[in-house]
Amino acid sequence: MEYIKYRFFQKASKCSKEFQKLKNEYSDKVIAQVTLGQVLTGMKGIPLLVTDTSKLDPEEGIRFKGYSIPELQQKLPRMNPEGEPLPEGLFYLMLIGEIPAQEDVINLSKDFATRAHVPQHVFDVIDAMPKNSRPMTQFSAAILAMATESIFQKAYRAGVSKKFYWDATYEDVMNLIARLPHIAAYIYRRNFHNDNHIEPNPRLDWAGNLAHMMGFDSEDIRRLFRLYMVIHADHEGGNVSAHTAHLVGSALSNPYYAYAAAMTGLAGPLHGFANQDVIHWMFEMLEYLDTDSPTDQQVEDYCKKTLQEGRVIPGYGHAVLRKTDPRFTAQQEFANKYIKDDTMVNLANQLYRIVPPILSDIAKIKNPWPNVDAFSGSLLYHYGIKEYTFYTVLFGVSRALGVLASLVNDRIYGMPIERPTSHPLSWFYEQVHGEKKDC
Ligand code: HAX
Repeated sequence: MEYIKYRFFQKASKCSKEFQKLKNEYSDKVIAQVTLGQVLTGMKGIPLLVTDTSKLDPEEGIRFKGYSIPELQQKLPRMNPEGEPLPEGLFYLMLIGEIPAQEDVINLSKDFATRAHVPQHVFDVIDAMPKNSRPMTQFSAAILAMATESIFQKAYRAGVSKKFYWDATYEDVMNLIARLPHIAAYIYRRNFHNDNHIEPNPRLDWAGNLAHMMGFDSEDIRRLFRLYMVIHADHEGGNVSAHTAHLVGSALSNPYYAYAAAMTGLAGPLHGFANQDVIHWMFEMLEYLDTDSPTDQQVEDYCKKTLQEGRVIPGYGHAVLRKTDPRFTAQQEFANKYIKDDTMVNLANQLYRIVPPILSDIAKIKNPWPNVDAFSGSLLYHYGIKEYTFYTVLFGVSRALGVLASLVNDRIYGMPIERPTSHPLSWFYEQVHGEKKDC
């Protein structure tokens, strides 16, 4: 068994025994109560999922295996001392629970490179779609098309024992992650560069290779991509993409199916599509105001106009967070360090001053602060990735690291099929009023 897989097996099989013990011996233990409000507002705050890769604190933000983003920026291996951490290192951390050594990360990069071959039929499926299909549609379809390669599916059909499901899942997960940069870059070059494709460079790291195949070879962009791929990778288990991958995977659907389903969830405006919505809305604003440097008053009036039209201010608010998202802060700090006087970066900073007080005045909004999507588009746009309909694909490539690490965990823990109970609305009415009422 190769080293990383062996380390994962060693660590995770201990946790798997704990999982089984808790399940078998303490199933009756009451751990939470559920209010009607929680059910009717998207199951917020109910501790329903086991996710080991990361944990989200409403006030502090995300921690990956206990490490905050600034800590990861210090501790995870990098290509060079000035650069950002390599996403391979974060994947190792989420999978194995330890900060990897430089050598581990280099080995993981090499392992991804050897697994990166994408079968031709996947590109053919992409090419069969009209160019005006959204990049996320092409991306999700390509992932589904690649399920032909699923080792788990073949092992299952061959009658493999449950005990080894995790092994075949691990192989699928590694292959899938390794191939995503080529698929994403292929869609980008197809849609925005006349099908002028660029071959992978196996000597580059995973994120650097993605930038390379998209046509960007500067160290600046590689640095940004490494940061981007780290901060978007995981946000505990309840967000739509992570929860979807877990739910679909719980039916023993193969990792390609589970991840493709997660991507169709990420494509929604209240989730990953928000990263395109933000930049679209910022451009709408500049066009409406007919200026590249609006005054604070103009920006404030435009935000209020957006709200009066019954729209949300994209990039602001969060289902769990109650403070500025540290993923926003990491990107803002990156911009402060490397970018001087850029229209969209300036506007993102200006919005950060203006939007929270406006949203704070609206009682129903629980979090007036920016989330990860409020800054990411401005950075990508600055470095020349201007085709913002593609931005959610980049988010999706990164999100694979977290949701697929979790899926291997799900398999080694032997997690059962997910099947909560549902009731008609009349049942909930009866719980409150003691009598039924049909709607
Ligand atoms: N602008 C206007 N209204 C907002 C708002 C915003 N930025 N954020 C929340 N609200 C509204 C909600 O639409 C909701 O209104 P209704 O009751 O009329 O439906 C009300 O305030 C209460 O919402 P909440 O409890 O504060 O937040 P939710 O958990 O329901 O929703 C969202 C969280 C992130 C979906 C929400 O804040 C939103 O729509 N934000 C803008 C879109 C966005 O940035 N999405 C990306 C989130 C991060 C992410 O997943 N990235 O991938």
